Amino acid sequence: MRFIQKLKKAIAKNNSLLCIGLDPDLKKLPNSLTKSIDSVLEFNRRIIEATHNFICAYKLNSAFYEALGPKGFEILKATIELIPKDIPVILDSKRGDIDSSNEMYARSAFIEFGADSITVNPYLGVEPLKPFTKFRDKFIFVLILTSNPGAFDFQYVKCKGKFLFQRVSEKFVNLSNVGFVVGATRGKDIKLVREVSDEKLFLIPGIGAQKGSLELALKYGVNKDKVALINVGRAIIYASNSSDFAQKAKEKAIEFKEKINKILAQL
Ligand code: OMP
Repeated sequence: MRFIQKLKKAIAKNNSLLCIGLDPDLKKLPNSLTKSIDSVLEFNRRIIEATHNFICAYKLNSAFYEALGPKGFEILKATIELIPKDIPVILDSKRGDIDSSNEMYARSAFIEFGADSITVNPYLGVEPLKPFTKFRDKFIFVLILTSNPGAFDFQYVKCKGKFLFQRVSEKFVNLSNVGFVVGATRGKDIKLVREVSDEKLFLIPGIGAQKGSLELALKYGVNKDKVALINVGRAIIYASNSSDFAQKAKEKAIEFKEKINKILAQL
């Protein structure tokens, strides 16, 4: 099934725009689990079981798996396989290279790991990203305006009267199966990206640990169908450090889902 259809179904089924970031860090695993690589899969399994009815997607940042060495790749694949088939999986690996290398990155994400979507870096241009977009059932999220302070180094550089991030978004606006990553911490600047298209799907990280504004993220981030993906990682998966971590993650997920829906109802 196409990513967008799968996402729409998951949003409708769970009445949620929440995407949980499954970014497991060995040092932060709850005390009830041993701080060993094998516990990571158990941690993910418990979080998925507890939260999958309250979210519309999971985003897995590949760095957290690659950092575990060869076993991390197995855990990444096993985690994707644990996610119910009706919930879309975004592999956040921020890929982007020349086209022949992107062919391999796309194969890895979509065929070997079975992800429905991937995050990509636009720095090498639009054309080299074709190996990703040619997978018509899949979806790519292009980094446009990031949540970190480093966003100001390049993304806000003025380029022919506009910010570079606006110019980058304009380049991708007419491509299908392409959405934008826009950081919640960018507040009202999200509007500048939304002005480029009222249809594009935004993936919005930066809520919770990075303290982005959920209100502004939704106000400026949703498209004309009132849809955006709100990603929350640490603020949910590390809600508790004890044996009740999955239950607490579930409670946090419900809290975020309800907050999102309350704000949406007022838009
Ligand atoms: P938390 O801060 O724990 O909610 O996690 C945020 C997640 O979103 C991490 O996986 C980041 O790598 C990712 N992210 C950002 O935080 N900022 C961005 O601008 C873009 C991303 C991303 O592409 O997902």
